[in-house]
Amino acid sequence: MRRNDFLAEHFQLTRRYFLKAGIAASALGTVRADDKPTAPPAAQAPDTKQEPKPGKRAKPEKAGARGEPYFTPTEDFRDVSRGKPVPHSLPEEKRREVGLTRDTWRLEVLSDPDNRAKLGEELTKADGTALDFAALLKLGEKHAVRFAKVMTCLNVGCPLGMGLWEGVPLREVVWLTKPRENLRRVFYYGYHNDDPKQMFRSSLPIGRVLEDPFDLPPVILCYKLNGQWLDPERGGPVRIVVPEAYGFKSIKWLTHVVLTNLAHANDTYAEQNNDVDSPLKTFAAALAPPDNVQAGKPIAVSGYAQVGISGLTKVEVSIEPADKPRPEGDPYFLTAPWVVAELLPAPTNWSALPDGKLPPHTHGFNVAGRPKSWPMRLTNAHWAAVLPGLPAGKYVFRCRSIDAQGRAQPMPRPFRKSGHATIESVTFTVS
Ligand SMILES: Nc1nc2c(c(=O)[nH]1)N[C@H]1C(S)=C(S)[C@@H](COP(=O)(O)O)O[C@H]1N2
Ligand SMILES: [Mo]
Repeated sequence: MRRNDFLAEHFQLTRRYFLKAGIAASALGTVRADDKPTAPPAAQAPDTKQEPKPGKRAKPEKAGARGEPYFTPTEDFRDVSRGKPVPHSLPEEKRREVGLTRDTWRLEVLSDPDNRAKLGEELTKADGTALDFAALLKLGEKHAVRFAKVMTCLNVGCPLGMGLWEGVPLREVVWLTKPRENLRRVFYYGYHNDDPKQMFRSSLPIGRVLEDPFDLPPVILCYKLNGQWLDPERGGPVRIVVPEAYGFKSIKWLTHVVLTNLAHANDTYAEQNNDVDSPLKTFAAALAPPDNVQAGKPIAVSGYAQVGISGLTKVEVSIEPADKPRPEGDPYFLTAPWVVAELLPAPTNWSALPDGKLPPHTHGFNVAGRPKSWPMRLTNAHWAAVLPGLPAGKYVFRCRSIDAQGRAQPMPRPFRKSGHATIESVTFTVS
């Protein structure tokens, strides 16, 4: 599966829509190329200083084109991992030595010495009770779950990749310690080159681990992505995946789970002014904004939306003249001439998965491998629209999402350090 498959899939979906709308394929705008994203407006530029030195494929630009199919092939995920060196770059021999291969992995599950949780037992390397990969898979025989989730960095506009994540609910491992009292939160971290300064830690309330609110999948110890063993770059052999959270909650190269009576979050990510309790937001982004538009000709546009915790009912698009000043006191473009775009149906072939099929018993999908509802929370959806022709001139195109409560982007949480939700604006010329 190559990058262009995502766009191929996107345009397969949009083609039917555009043909129905009477738009010839030749009239459609050009695709915004993955390596040529439109320059982000200053207010929308990701705060790259907040992210660690990006890995080789990291492209921390704003929301924009991703050259991938619906599920992102593992090798096409973007990487923003920290570490000197990043753990997945260690030679195999070193990874074996530090427990970063399936046959050497050991997970310690401990009570926090500073804020004791009362446990029946701890799982430690010292007394040989640490959990190994075989024991994790054994738990998986009974408890394994899989779900679709888009991995998005709170500080990068554009998702890093869409995955089908598989693993064992973290609560199954918590129960192995026979907890009794004084257990309020869980924190966890991964291999960090044995350097305390490099530790990347995240945390959750115990309630979220033990129970799944509404229709959310559980927090898991993940060992498979898109039907294959989780590879070193994605955090293998085992990482945490928190379905509704931004990427920093999903700790890679997991080595330690600590049960604690601490009453508050102690995430490493909090150190950089990030809102560490912010669930994934809903937003719309353009893949094919207006481009090469001829005067009087209909304007075809399309893109995707990240469906966050607040759901998605609509994507809307608008075009305004670029040189006309906008009304004062309307920072969220509420007065723009919004029109509803079409939300496109779910793909029928899930390329990047073995045989293009959803495996049975995937959270949110029925026995036939079709989504139970669409658009689906915590994943991407596609949209398209055809707008009436315009006289020659300079214009601004915008797109926004409307969530399940009817709130327009960037609401309900417009703050940048809670995750990207800025309304995308693209200037274009009609000639
Ligand atoms: N151990 C560890 N886990 C980590 C990180 C890290 O630097 N070290 N980065 C986090 C951040 S900030 C993000 S956005 C996600 C990215 O996940 P991905 O690399 O699989 O796309 O991993 C998270 N897990
Ligand atoms: Mo991140």
